[in-house]
Amino acid sequence: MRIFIAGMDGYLGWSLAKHLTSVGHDVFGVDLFLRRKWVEEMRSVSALPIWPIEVRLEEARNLFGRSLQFQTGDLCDFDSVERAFREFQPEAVVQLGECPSAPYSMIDRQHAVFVQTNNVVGTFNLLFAMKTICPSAHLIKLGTMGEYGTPDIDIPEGFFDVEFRGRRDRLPFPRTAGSWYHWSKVHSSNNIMFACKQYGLRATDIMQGVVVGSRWSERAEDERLATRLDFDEAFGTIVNRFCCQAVIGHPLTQYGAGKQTRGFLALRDTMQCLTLVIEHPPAAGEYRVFNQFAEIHSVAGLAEIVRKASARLGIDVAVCKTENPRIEREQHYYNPDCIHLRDLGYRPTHSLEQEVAVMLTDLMPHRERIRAKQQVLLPTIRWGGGQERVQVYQASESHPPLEWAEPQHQGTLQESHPLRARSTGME
Ligand code: NAD
Ligand code: USQ
Repeated sequence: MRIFIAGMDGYLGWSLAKHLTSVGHDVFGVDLFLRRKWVEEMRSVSALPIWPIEVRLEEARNLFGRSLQFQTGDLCDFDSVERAFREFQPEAVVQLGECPSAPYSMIDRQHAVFVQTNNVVGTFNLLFAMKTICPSAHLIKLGTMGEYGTPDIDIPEGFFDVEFRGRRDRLPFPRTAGSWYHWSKVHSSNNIMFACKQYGLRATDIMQGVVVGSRWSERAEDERLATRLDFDEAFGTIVNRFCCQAVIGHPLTQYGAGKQTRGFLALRDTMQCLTLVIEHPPAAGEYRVFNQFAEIHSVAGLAEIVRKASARLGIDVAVCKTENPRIEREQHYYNPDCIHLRDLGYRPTHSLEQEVAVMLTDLMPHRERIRAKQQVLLPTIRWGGGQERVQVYQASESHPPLEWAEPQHQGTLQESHPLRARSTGME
């Protein structure tokens, strides 16, 4: 199948490009290297060194014996999306090319506007390019479980049956997202649902949980093929961040009560899910929603999993409770469905515990790289506004007090406009 990947240089995009190529699909990717710039803006680096795209592509060709096609391009530039579609004529379009960070979107007005504009406009352009050039292609859009928020009732997959004043209908389940980033995903979900109805496009909107891990496949690979793995407060997701903290002996940063609960799945199983979705398209005009996660955990539960896995490797790590920089429910009901993917054959292959053990091992050789940037481990972005490092309420007495540098000033969009900047050097 000819598969277009928007955001191919990212954490999931680069993993998916390799995975799909390895199982015989033709891949064409686009990226503007914004993620590299955003992490730079956070004064951080990927814990696993990542290589310039030219090196990545060359190594992939050596490994798979065939080329992955790639173009540098901005999804917000319709002409460049249209050109790429005309050249490649995709049968499936995977939209991973968005800014994925909730904290980044909460820095200030400029970051909020940037994230929403980038995410909503990029997806719009893909929809209109599909309508004009490949109307029977399948759009696979990465949404997020966070679109639903944390309602006090069970969460179905996209739609629910509702009775109101004696009449019944099947309607989109209410979205109560918790950041400007998460709302950008809701806006695109609505746009995609409408485009399917209006233009007969077909789409799967994936409400994905938090992805965990450093590996896309079972086999070890050349380090030049590694995907990125971040640990700063904006682009490091909780488990990946906890593992980076653990390998340098930094206390695991549990925000607030630690009872915040989310769905998680291994990077390797994300590849399995996305491949199943791509290979089983919906009918023309159908908009379907799949929830995608394997396990549900609380923040405190995750900290305990990482602490125990670290202990097995001889690393003694504490859990510290910090002030919560986010505005979120710290204790709540959480019971989402995940049925559609299992009906297609999805079976989780790696538990979170196993994935954490592998990730810790992969990160060990890069401890100095993480230690050199450890000032990014304590959060400063206040979701209510402003930037100030959080208070640490409780760290184990058997561990030394935390040492950190003064809060870092994040760049503004005028200083380092990520939408226009490009970086392909080794990072
Ligand atoms: P990522 O930042 O690593 O990947 C996104 C890629 O898209 C980056 O390489 C970035 O440079 C590129 N991009 C962004 N805007 C672009 C534009 N206008 N033009 C061209 N390229 C652009 O993020 P990720 O973790 O790989 O996430 C991929 C998608 O999955 C995102 O939409 C994210 O919201 C969603 N998601 C991720 C997770 C997770 O845990 N990683 C969980 C749920 C949902
Ligand atoms: N948290 C901590 N300590 C940390 C980091 C996070 O306690 O050091 C807490 C947060 O307060 C939050 C939870 O862990 O309650 C999850 O935070 P996260 O940064 O891992 O996840 P989130 O901001 O929700 O975003 C991530 C991805 C995003 C994706 C989303 C899926 O960055 O792209 O959409 O996970 S979901 O969470 O299901 O919405």
